[in-house]
Amino acid sequence: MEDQNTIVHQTYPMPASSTTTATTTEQLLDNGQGVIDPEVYFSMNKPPANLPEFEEKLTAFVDHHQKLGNRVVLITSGGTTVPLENQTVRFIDNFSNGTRGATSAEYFLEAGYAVVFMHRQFSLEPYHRHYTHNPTLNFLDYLVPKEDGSVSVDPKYAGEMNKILMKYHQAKESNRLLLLDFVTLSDYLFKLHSGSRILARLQQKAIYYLAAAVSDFFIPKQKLSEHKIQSRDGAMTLTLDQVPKFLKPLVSLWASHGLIVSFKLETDTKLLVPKARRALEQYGHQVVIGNMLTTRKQTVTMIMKDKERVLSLTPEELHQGVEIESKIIPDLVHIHDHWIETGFTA
Ligand code: 9Z3
Repeated sequence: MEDQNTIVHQTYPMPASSTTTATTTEQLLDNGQGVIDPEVYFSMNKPPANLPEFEEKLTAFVDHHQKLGNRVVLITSGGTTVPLENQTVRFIDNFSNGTRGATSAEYFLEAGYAVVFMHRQFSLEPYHRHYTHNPTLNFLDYLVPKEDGSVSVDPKYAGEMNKILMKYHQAKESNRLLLLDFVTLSDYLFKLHSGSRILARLQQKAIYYLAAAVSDFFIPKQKLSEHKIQSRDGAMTLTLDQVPKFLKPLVSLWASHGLIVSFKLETDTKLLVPKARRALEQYGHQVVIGNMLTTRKQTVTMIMKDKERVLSLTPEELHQGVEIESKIIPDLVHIHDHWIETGFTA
């Protein structure tokens, strides 16, 4: 079986712009930690075909809101895929329905922010989420066909739908919601890299709210099988490389004045706060929101340099359908106010 050492000594082709034709991975590793440097990653991988369109839309949106003096939040949401084949039939996925991101987007819009919603294609979207991913009711069940050939909303649901539709139209008409998508890890990394640098011109007025579930492991392009892996060869053994630590340059280079909020997801309670604190120390950003897989919809821990606080829903609030994001976002807006005024977190 190929182990991690074999990978570390593997020879990678260098990007076309390089003067050398090949180098060993050791030369590309970040501080000898066995993780490839993000800039090297970008130079060795092809950007997504729709990156120019992504940049054009985002630049126009950011320019518009910069002129108006608005605050803008970049929300990443949903899971990234890691393809196992170049012509991809199979891939590894990361857990996330996109509920956290889509719900948070609505509360940021309510707080007056313009929202760039960078999400996994077909995962939950703000406002639509109430109708597209309802486990008990399909979208067509909200509608009633009429004799005259038109369609109306079932009166049972019309009141609630009207409220959501009003908010959705308000966001659209004021051009405060930009939907952009990604699918693969590579797609995500290129778009985060480019997107955060476009938002950087907003300086302190930008929030980077990184709720997407991003894979920690991937198969470098050079090691990907071109065609579908055949089952006739028997059991398959996968060796995955570590994903570059992109939070480091995001904090220090790409988005250095913005308020950066990352999420830490754990399944073992004991690890949550220590690992969130370690991330904060390692990357030097402002807020880590810790959440447990099973309780993520009712409790989170807001972790900052010298302080932390738990935000929770009471059993009664849970019963009434109150969403934890209705507590997270006002808390972050308060932190952001302070960040803009003083350069410190509140
Ligand atoms: C989160 O922790 C999100 O809150 C969830 C939301 C993915 C749990 P849903 O979309 O779930 O509502 O179904 N996101 C970050 C997950 C992540 O990959 N974090 C990395 C880590 O924990 C750091 S970037 O190490």
